[in-house]
Amino acid sequence: MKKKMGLHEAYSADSSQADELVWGRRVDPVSRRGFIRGSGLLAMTAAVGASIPFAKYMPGGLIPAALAQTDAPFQLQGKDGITILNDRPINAETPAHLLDDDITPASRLFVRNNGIPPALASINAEQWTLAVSGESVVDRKTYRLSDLREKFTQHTLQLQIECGGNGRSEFYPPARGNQWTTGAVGCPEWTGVRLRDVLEDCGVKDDAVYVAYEGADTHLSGDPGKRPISRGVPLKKAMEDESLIVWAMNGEPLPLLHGYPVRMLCAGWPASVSGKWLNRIMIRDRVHDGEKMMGQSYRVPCKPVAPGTAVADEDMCIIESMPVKSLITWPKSGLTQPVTASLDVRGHAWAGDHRVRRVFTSIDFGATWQRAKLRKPANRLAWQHWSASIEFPEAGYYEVWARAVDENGISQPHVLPAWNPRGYLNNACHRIAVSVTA
Ligand SMILES: Nc1nc2c(c(=O)[nH]1)N[C@H]1C(S)=C(S)[C@@H](COP(=O)(O)O)O[C@H]1N2
Ligand SMILES: [Mo]
Repeated sequence: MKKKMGLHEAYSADSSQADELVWGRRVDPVSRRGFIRGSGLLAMTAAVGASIPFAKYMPGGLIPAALAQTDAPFQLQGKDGITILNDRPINAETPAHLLDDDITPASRLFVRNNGIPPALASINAEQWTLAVSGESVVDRKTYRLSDLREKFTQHTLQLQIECGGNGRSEFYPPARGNQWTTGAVGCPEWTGVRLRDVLEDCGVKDDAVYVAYEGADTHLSGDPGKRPISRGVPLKKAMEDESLIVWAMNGEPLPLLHGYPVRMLCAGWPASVSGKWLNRIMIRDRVHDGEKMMGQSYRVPCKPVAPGTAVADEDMCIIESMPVKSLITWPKSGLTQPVTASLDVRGHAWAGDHRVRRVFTSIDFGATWQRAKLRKPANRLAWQHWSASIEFPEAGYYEVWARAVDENGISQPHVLPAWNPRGYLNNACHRIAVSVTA
């Protein structure tokens, strides 16, 4: 009992994370790696109920065995079956078979936070303001949510977002950061107004280069002068028909974790350009230099390098459109199947700014490929659904692989693509295991 008290006290130091209504129930808060890393020795000794004489030798992030053994799962409010990778900041991905819906429900959309979201209690959606500023704005303006709704034409689009680091876990040498497997992607339906309409309402000067965001989340350090992330897109991408400022997802107000009450949405690029809890847009006269724009963040070597190479910042280029990729969302990997029956498989495919032209499946480790049925996207920058019916020649172990090719003829690679220091852009073929019985 005493242990638990200590923990809850430690948590309440961080009030937004203590808010059970927002974050869901911390069934066993002590077993979370992020808590321990974020809280330091004091909270940890409180958690185990004793001092830790050899604390200086404890590996960072180690979950004390005394706590690790009581591991009821950590849950996130409104999420269903998703895998938590970190809880400070919250990062969670969706297993492939739970991404089967054509339109990703809120309960199955991955979460990628770089800092601490604003507390729900601190947000009054109707009073929320979005300011437009920057060197290249003609008239600085501030909008309330009601202004956005009333002043501009509303659009509803299905738009795909994928974290730039999706697939990072497969790179070797490993890259630091969240070890995403395949689940940092989703394609909900979003409602809002065009970013372009708002930018044009303020006026865009001829020297405008980039459109950047700031959000209301706070830095993990607690330093109010630091932003957890502030990224953006070149003006051309910002002015596209599908670049939106949204307040609804799948017909409901944005969930807090996905940016309530307003976020930016520029699909097909690393989702880090789609700012959540959006309270400022800046029309910049230069490439935006906010947090996580510079150095090695969301950048890859401008020229390919051998795995493990250290690359100087000036040789790293900003990631723009994401590469072609697909997922097998049904069936779940590891099924057993009689040789007499065919197997229906299906999934989604997407290709950054581009259309997917074809999807193929293989049951012989990529030696031969069969063309799958591929549907058109609901609209530009939505993922596309594919399906195939597969026959197996005899009993044994098989893998079903899926491979998409974009409209420019560029294919997913069978194996890991170019290694890069931060482990971005892994678009290798997805595969599932199938055991076929006689
Ligand atoms: N304000 C703010 N916006 C943000 C982030 C953030 O931490 N803070 N994370 C970015 C990153 S890296 C990703 S991948 C997406 C994740 O969006 P989601 O959590 O709604 O899936 O939001 C982006 N927008
Ligand atoms: Mo991301």
